[in-house]
Amino acid sequence: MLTFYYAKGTSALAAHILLEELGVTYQAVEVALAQGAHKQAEFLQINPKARVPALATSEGVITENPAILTYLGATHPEAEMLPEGAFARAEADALNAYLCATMHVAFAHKFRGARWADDPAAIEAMGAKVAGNLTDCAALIEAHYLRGPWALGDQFTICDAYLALVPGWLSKAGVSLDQFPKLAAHWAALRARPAAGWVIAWHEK
Ligand SMILES: N[C@@H](CCC(=O)N[C@@H](CS)C(=O)NCC(=O)O)C(=O)O
Repeated sequence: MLTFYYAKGTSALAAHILLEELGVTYQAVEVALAQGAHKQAEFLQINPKARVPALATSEGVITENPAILTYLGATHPEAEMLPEGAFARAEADALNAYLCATMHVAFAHKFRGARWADDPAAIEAMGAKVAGNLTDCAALIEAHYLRGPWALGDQFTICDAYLALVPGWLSKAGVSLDQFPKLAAHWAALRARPAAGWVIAWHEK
């Protein structure tokens, strides 16, 4: 049995969507970030990085959204959500790496500037860059990654679950999704899927 460590309104949404899309049996454990539960010894044994999501499997704990999504896709090949073939797989890895290492980090400068600076003025200056940087990221995805109806074409893949984070990042940074028609259509299509739509609505509660 898998155990999924998550918090509502966080990037754990991506892995949560894939768990439900795949119909996986798992136990969900909410980690109270506001109370600092992720920094307590009990959770640090699960993820020493003090972050969600984390997925405990029979072989050990997996952290990082791209790794969790890949694991879930690989362990459910019948769903065909992890692209096969070296090039297709690398394309999926490239999009997921961009979301993890560039766009999510750009968004983190909005609320987590203290990770990078102590000077309040520097933190404020970094925060002021967030909307512009996220606009650039969204424009890049809009121009190069959304083949339609799903990110990589006809097949819903692990990337589509990860892309579910983009509208929330934009909204929290005050960037309108309306200026990105493909991303907006992707968001509407995601919400229309029974499993993904249910998870998104549940995280919004
Ligand atoms: N690269 C990680 C990022 C995980 C991450 O930053 N999670 C945030 C929530 S979105 C978190 O746990 N933050 C707690 C903190 O910064 O104290 C991933 O993709 O899983």
